Amino acid sequence: MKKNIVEKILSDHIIKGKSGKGTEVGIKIDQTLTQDATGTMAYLQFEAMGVPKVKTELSVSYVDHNTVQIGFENADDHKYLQSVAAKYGIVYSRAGNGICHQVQLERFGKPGKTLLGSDSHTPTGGGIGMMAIGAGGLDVAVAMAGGAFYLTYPKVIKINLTGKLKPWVAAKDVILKVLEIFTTKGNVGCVFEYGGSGIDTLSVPERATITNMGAECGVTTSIFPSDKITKEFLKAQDRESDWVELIADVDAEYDQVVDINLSELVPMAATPHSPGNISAVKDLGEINVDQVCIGSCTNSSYKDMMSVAHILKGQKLHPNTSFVVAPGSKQVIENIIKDGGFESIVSAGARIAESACGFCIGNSQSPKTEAVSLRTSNRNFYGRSGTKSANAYLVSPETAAAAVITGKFTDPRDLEKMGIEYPNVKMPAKFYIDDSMFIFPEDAKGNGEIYRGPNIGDPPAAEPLKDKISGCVTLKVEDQITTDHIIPAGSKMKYRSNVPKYSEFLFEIVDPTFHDRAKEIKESGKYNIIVAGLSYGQGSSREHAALCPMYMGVKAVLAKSMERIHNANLINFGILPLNFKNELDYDGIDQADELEITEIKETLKTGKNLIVKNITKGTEFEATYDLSDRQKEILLAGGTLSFIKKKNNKGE
Ligand code: MIC
Ligand code: SF4
Repeated sequence: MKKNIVEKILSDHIIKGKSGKGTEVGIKIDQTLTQDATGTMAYLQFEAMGVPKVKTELSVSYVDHNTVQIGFENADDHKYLQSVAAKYGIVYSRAGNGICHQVQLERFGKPGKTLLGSDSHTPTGGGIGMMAIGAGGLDVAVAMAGGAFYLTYPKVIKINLTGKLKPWVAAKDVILKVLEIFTTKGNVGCVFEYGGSGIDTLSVPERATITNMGAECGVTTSIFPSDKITKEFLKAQDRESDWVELIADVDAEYDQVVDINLSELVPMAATPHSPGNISAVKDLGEINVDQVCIGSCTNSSYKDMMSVAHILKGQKLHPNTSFVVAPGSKQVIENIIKDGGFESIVSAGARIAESACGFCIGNSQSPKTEAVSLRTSNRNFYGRSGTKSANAYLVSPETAAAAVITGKFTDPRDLEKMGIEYPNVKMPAKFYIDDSMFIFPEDAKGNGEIYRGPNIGDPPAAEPLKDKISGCVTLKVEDQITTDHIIPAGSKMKYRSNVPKYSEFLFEIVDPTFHDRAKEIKESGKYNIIVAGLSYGQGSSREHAALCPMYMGVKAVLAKSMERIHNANLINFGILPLNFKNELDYDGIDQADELEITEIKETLKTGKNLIVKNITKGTEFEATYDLSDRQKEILLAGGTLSFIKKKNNKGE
């Protein structure tokens, strides 16, 4: 049978279930990555599994999110992560070494392998031909312990690229075009596989920009073939032996094929407050720009930085604009210093931030009130920058650099009129490489003891699912509620290891009274229930968006539709993810309504729809669910950790 790339990797990795669209399969995970903000909880859960060493080919623990270190919390977490890595055979990437996805691509990514990361932008690895998937920390912990990762066998959508990007049009514009076509909703259970003659014109970092932001479409992952361009990149990273060819068979079949002619693309922007609101830069008109932020896992590679450096050479920052640059890794910094780019960026007036997530997650560089902020990152959700009234736009490094000079939204093609030439940056044949900021397990000086500062608390346990849920609609929200709405990151992210404290900020952006109401309902002996619109739980993989609600007594989420990672996280923490059979029933529920769901166990067994009674309104309606038998068992056990313990006790 002719296979596409996704089918090739999956058939090599399926260890549970049988391939077949829409069915649940378990795959073997070759590599894992965690970052610090999701990592502490992932490793606390891994510890609870009682496995002496990780069972993957490679597991890496990065510190890149919580690097601000105001107060002891972040430093405590870093030390905890370092000691866990030393004990369990995990590579530790110290703060300062760079953003997980950029560094993984540089130093560890291998074509044809599977990578599971506790971060939604793990698909960046698809740029190098990996099947790289984002998941909640608990799923990553299970994979480190040697367990399968479960996913719905995906539909594969081929994105057929032809032509070649024109000068000043970038990889970011390609993925913004993809977002314009597919939007941020309705792509759950799909994978984007890139192909066509146009891919021969895209370097690995450009491909990685494209696969990185596939996460915003809600697909399981995105992947490029592994070809001679991949080989050149690995050679430049001194890793040629990691290369294998991976291309789709001629006549491989796809569920859908979408053509994009690269030659026809123009500079694009995602306008506030969604990566799916796409416009051509030209159509945005004159908008003054208060802040420009260049960096993040989407656009912080050598090529991105050198393009910005060439554009800014001899230029100065516009007086009304603030400008920050965060190169993606220590390797990027060292290489752009060597090749003269760093000097041009600093000389233009950039504030150099450390190689970390920083501005992207709103834990530094929050813009001024009502600012227009141009960012090369991947998310512009409401409030994510740390300034609620700010308007963040997502653009390419070229468009961002143009605004640095002019102080307003500028199509970068117009720079030529100002005598600035297109920076046709070539990839180096060989990068300068220094791996000294990794601590490899064989070099770790740990004594097997785990460091636990006061910021580290045990993850709370969920309670088993009862036959009846009597609850109150604590919150009713609209469509496209992101995990940033559910539980903010930014300045609150330092409480990731302290669930009771972090839970105080649940839904803070939507309704700051949520926490107190939920507490009251929980203390009254009732459950909390969330009612939501379409595409609930978009965005991040943060399991705290399920873990903290679980801690506050949320037992069911009733939505018009839900995103993949969040749905899996809810199940992992014993929260029932339900959908309206008839979306109009959403309109018949109000906040504070009392709901009752009965005969849950028997109904789940038969697969029939659950009946939800609205006691307040005296009405009832049907709720559907999409749960495999394994997921039903997890819910009944009260979450994945309890499920694993139960199986271990039975010796399964
Ligand atoms: C994000 O971009 O939202 C984050 C912060 O990287 C998250 C992970 C987290 O919340 O820790 C993600 O994308 O998964
Ligand atoms: Fe970090 Fe931003 Fe990338 Fe998330 S999207 S991993 S916060 S750089």
